[in-house]
Order: sequence, then structure tokens, then C-alpha cells
Amino acid sequence: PQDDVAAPTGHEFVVVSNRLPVDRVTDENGNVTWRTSPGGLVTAMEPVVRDLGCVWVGWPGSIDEHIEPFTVGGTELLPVSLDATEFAEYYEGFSNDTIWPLYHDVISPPGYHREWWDRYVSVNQRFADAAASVAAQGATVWVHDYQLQLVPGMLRELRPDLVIAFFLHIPWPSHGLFGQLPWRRKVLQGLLGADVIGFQRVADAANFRSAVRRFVGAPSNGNMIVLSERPATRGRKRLPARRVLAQEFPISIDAEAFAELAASESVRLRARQIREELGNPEKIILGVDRLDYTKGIRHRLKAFSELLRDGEVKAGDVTLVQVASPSRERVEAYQHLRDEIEVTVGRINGDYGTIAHSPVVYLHRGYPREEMAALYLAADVLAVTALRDGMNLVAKEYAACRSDEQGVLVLSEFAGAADELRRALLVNPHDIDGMKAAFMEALRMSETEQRQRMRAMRRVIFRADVARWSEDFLRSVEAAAEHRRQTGGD
Ligand code: GDG
Repeated sequence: PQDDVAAPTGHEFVVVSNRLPVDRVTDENGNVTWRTSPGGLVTAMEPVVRDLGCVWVGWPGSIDEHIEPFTVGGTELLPVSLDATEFAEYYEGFSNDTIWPLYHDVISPPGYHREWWDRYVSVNQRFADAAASVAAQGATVWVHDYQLQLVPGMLRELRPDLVIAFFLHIPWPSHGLFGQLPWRRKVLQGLLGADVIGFQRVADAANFRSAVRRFVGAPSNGNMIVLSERPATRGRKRLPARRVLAQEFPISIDAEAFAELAASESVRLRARQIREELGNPEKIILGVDRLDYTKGIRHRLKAFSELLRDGEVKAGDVTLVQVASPSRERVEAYQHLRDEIEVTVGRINGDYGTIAHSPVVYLHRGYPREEMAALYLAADVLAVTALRDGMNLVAKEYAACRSDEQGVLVLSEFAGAADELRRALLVNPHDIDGMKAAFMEALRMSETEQRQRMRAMRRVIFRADVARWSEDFLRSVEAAAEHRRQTGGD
């Protein structure tokens, strides 16, 4: 390590993500504790965290507050604080109003603002400094997602001894779209600080390598990007020639845990209750999404309302339950989307509902995991109609819960899950007629065909679960580290 960095006593394994995997809970006496948040990333990292005793660097979720490092369930957490301007410009601005729409194929126009970028750089530097301060000599640092794309490069400058890995949870766009980004080279160079860069789909990794060829001029050999030596210049030290693996590692879920939850008596009872409370419709179509313009909720509603209009489905016979969990509510595009969806739902229910039945049951809130599992069990059809989605875990969760091998998954080709779940009814959400046909096919599908399709999808998901995902990824990271040791990379 450089001598201007305090020799860290630190950890062999460091995880860095925008958000720490914990939520603060305050009890009635005002006592504050932290509870592990139930997200997929946390589950994915659990075995790693357990075996390697890691430290996790991230933002604790509050603004303008300094929180000392603390420990939850054996994991050390190192909070990185954000002030109100940083939250607005680094997080809501550059991360969620520039990178998010750009990487999801410009479904909503990205904002390009220089002050957002400046803040993205300074906050990324803070995360990199924090990670560098707790990583042991030669440690592995695993950086997650689009909010922190500059961290690998910054870490390499600070600590060339580290093994650096990065995983992108969202898509990587074609170079034509990526090329819009005024800071495209800097973002690529930031990412190329890593030894291994993981993507959801084959196409994402290929798009990334093509952007690197075009905008950085570095060739690749298969999945391996070849970087030439960077000679020392004033202020910057020499970086040796190296290789960067850019490959797909499709993320997954803890399938066994979902299956167990869905098998519990209380969840099964709740699933029956849900059907009853809806007035025992013949068929339930379910949508579960963060309220996000990438998820194709409007397109789904359009197809469903046309089926009602055409008399193909009737209120009372078929109910669409749409759970839309609140998301990024201060970002303008999300406020517009919410208004549009709520107007559309009101219109559909006004036009086609009866006193007894609303065709769309719209729920703008989050639910406990048990309720989600009960909804999955109650649903005859799960509609995933994303216009772009890195993977879409909801699709996998649905199949994992269906040990009865019933239920039909209607799945967008534009979700990463479509690469693996080939026996879903694949749809192009822009093709409303195609989507209507798929919904009708799903509603009419025989039990035998449902069973064949569901069985095939479950096989894929139970084989390639999240433990397998992190093992595969970390095996590649270890191989990269080994290669570096053998070739004498500094
Ligand atoms: C990003 C990428 C990629 C949702 N509402 C509730 C709830 N959820 C849970 C779901 C699922 C998760 O949130 C959502 O994951 P998705 O994969 O569907 O989508 P994103 O949030 O956009 O995630 C995505 C993922 O990262 C992982 O790499 O697959 O493409 O965009 O687990 O079940 N959970 C509970 N209540 C809710 O109301 N308990």
C-alpha cells in the first residue's frame, strides 16, 4: 500500500454497496437497534459474510448524521454518511435520474447535470476511502451496483494490492446509448479498476466490452479485457498491464427459503383467504413491482383493459392484483408515473367494474415476505412485463413458491430472467396484442401444460440459486487473484 494510507489492520473481505443491509428500528421506549433488511443481496452475501467475517461499507439511510461503526449478527458495518445535497445530487440525481434511465434504454430521459456528476465523484471517493481504510493487505473488495461505478478505479489508485470485484445489478446498454453519457470514459475507467466485473446477462457483458473497445480503446479476448500498462506520470503512479474479466453471472434467489415459506400452514391459509377476500374470482393475475417506469406496469394495464373492453375477460371472473411498492418518491419521473398509473387504474375500475367487483386491485405499499409468498400462491398468473430489467427476482420467487407446479409466468423478453426461464410465456411488452394473447393463453392453459412448464422453470431456479451465484462469482475472483500472483501483478 501507499505510505499516505494508514496501514489497515483490517479485513480479508470487504463488501461495498450504496445502502447498508440494515434498517434502524426504534422501539416504544426510544431504544435504537438495527435489523437486517430482507433484500436479495443480503441473502446472497450471507454465506460469504459468515465464512469470511466481512466488513460491509455503505450508507445507513439517514441524512446528515454521523454513525460510528457497529456490528449486526456478526457483520461489521462501516457507515458512510451523506448530507442532504449529496443525497439529492449523487443518489436521486446522478444514480437514479441519470444512470438508471440511461442503463434501462432511456425509457425516461436521463438528466445530464455537471453538478450531479461532481457529487457522484466525491461521494464515490468517500466510499473508496472508507473501503481502503478497512481492507487488509491483499484483501478482496466486492463493490455493488450502479451508484458506485468509480469505486473500483479509485480503490486501485489507493490500494493496488487489493483484489477488486464489481457486480452490476442492472442492464448495461448498447454502446449507442451509453455513448450519450458525457462522462462515459471516466465511468468505464472507474469500472476497469476491478479485476472481475459481473453482469446479469450475456448481452450486458458484451455491450460493456464493446463500449470499452470503442471509448477506451482496450481490446478483449473472449470475456477478458486486456489493458496495457499505464506509465507513471506526474502525480500518478505506474499501473502494470492487466486483465479484467467482464462476464455474465445471473443473480438468483434463496429458492429453498421461499419454498419453505410457501409450504408453511399460515401462508397456505392466507393464500386461500386472499382468494376469498377477492370474491373467489376464477383467475387471479398478479403483478409485484417497485413502482418504477422500467417495470412496464402501464403496458400491462393497457393490455388488461383492452381484454376487458373486448369482453375477453370480465370483472368478477378475472382480477388483476397489482402490488406497487413505493420507490424513489422524490424523483419527478416517479411522481408522474404514479399519477399516470393511478389515473389508469381508476379509469379501468370505473369503466369495467361492478358494485361487487373491481377488475384491478391496486396496492401502493410494501408487504411482509409472508404476504408476498401467499400472493404468489394465490396467483394463477404472474405478470412480469418489464421494458428493461437486470434480472427480475419476482419471476424466480414465484416459481420457487409453486411446489404444486401450477401457475403461469408471463415474462418479458427484456428481463434478464428470460435468458434462463425459457418455459415462461415470453412476451414483448411493447406489443400489446401479443401480450393480450399471452394473457389469454395463460388464463386458459391446462393444468398439464402448467405443470410441465413450471417444473422446468423450478429445476433451473433450484439448481442455480443465489448460493451458487456467489460461489461462481467468487471462484472467478479467486482465479483472477491467482493469475495476478503468478504473473507478478503489483
Ligand atoms: C434490482 C434490479 C435485479 C418487492 N415489493 C416487496 C418486496 N419486493 C421484493 C421482491 C424482490 C425484490 O423486492 C425486487 O427485486 P427485482 O429483481 O424484482 O427488482 P429491483 O428492485 O428493480 O432490483 C433487478 C435485482 O436488482 C437483483 O440483482 O433482479 O433487475 O432492477 O425480491 O420480492 N418484498 C417485500 N414486500 C414488498 O412489498 N417483502
